[in-house]
Amino acid sequence: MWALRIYVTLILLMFCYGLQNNPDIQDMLEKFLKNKKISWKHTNSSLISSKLVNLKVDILSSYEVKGRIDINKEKKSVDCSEILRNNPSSSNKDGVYEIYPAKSMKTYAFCDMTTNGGGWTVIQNRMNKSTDFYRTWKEYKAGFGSPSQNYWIGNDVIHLLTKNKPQRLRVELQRYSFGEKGSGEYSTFAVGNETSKYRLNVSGFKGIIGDSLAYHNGMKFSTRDQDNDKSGRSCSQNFHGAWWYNACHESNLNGKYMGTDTNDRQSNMWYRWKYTRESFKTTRMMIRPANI
Ligand SMILES: [Ca+2]
Repeated sequence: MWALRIYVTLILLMFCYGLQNNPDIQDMLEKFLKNKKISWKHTNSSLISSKLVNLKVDILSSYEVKGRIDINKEKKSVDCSEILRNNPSSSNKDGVYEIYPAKSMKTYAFCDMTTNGGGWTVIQNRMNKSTDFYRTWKEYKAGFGSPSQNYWIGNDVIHLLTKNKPQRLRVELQRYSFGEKGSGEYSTFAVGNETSKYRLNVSGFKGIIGDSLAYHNGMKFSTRDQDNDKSGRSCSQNFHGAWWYNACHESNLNGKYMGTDTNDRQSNMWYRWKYTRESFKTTRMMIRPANI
């Protein structure tokens, strides 16, 4: 009986607040009334008004909580393409953003929000000599450097970002000579988990820089302290980098940053553009979902 009276009063209150047309509120109220039925039996007439006030506050604050969850969802974007989708005002705003490659994993990435519509998550960037790329398995697994400068986002992150949605890879290079720029894209790019040794799956190349990853397709990742290549020696140690070496390489973007266009197989080179071993002034690898 009390429950019925409170229910009727609540409906009246909802009319007062203009919420009567909201089926969500209606549904929520009905569920609430069902759940709370027993405790309501303890109320008496003198307590009804204060209970009602409390109830009203509860209902309104539930709405606030819902709003907050939606905002959090927006903030917790998996990658740069999701940031762009959730927040269109980030269009053309390149920079460092927070991403969540997995629910409990927060990291920072440089997002290219400009090139061909933007939404690119940069996984490798080199622009000067200040960061050493001759590092261990553990360091390549976790990532290193600074997203706004030289960095490797980390093999675990690359795996997480490429394991569910098919991804496209874009490689951008800049030569020392005249600052000449070139790029190429792969329609498929994925990296396996650590158990697979971050095995590379790449195909569908288009662009002017030539396909210097085809030779590395299907290969495991190797670092100076973990030799998973097909050479009798360590490609990583011989060529001063960390890569999906075969026996050994046609590209070595994590090789030595020379500071000049020095021709050397230890350099951060990409053979099939000019068929040289020249070191590049800048290199960038970035990914985004293939369906964009
Ligand atoms: Ca070897």
